Amino acid sequence: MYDNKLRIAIQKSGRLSKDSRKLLKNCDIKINFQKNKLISFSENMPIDVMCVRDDDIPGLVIDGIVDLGIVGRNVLEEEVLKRKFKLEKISFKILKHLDFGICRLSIGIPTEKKYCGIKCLNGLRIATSYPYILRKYFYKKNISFKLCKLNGSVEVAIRAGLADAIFDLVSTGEALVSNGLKEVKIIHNSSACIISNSKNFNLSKNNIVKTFISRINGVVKARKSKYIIFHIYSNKVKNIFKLFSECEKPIIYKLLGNDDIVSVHIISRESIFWKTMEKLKELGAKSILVFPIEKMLE
Ligand code: PRT
Ligand code: ZN
Repeated sequence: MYDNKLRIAIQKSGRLSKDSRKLLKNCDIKINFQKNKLISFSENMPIDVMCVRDDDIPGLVIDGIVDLGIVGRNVLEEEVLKRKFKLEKISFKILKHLDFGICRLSIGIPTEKKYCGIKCLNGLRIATSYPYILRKYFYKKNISFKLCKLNGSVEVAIRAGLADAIFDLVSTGEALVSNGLKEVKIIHNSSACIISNSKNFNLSKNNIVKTFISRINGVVKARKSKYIIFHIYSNKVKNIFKLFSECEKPIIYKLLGNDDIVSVHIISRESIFWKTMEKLKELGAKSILVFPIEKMLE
């Protein structure tokens, strides 16, 4: 029975948990999440969801305890490097890069300190929760450093006298600034991804994975796409096509009782910014509406 059910590990609570749950929901995988339960079951698909700490997700997938995991590439890379360092066998695949959990691993130093390139960090003590990623980068650059391994509160390490620099996750950069630090070097870009154990799944699991990934593709594509409607004089329609580099052929409707004006419907694969709408207006479009698209199956 268990072998025919797909097990997916997601973060229990933290920055990825809301988006991971939303992704499952948008794929119409209904999970009855229960507080403090390790495993929750899907009501409508043969899927179980394991809610765990994000740091455990790569290991659970690599060790084959779960089939899929949703995790940040930063955590994945750190676990992979750790296992490689211990000469352990690793097998996993990234099935899909996701559009949430976007951040970077960067070096931060006190704002008042001068930064004159990565070499000026030589010999410093650096606080981080990601020693293996840091070590790999510094080794490549032939720079030595002293490690201060912390599992949290990395950004206060310098003020606490524990380190000269930090290597930590950054998204807006506010945490760095509020701790009197500046970002001087991005070393690793990250976002969430779906990983699988690269073992071959049996046929029924394989079908569930295929359906899941195809639905995710639809959700991600839909999220980026917009449905645009506007009115325009029919002799001006051609002018607006060059605005949309990647879009479906537009649908053009005649307006009742008006032969000169048409209604144009376009699915745009790109985000529509105010600038695009203002340009549309300049080119003669009126009554411009932009709608989000929920799902898309191609
Ligand atoms: O309890 P558990 O171990 O599961 O969670 P956790 O506390 O280890 O991780 P969590 O929930 O903080 O982050 C989970 C994942 O979200 C990370 O591994 C990244 O992949 C991703 N992510 C995206 C981030 C951020 N953005 C982020 N900003 N993780 C952490 N941060 C931290 C950052 O280090 C800083 O301290 O958030 C703080 C604010 O960031 P700024 O730059 O926006 O000010
Ligand atoms: Zn964690």
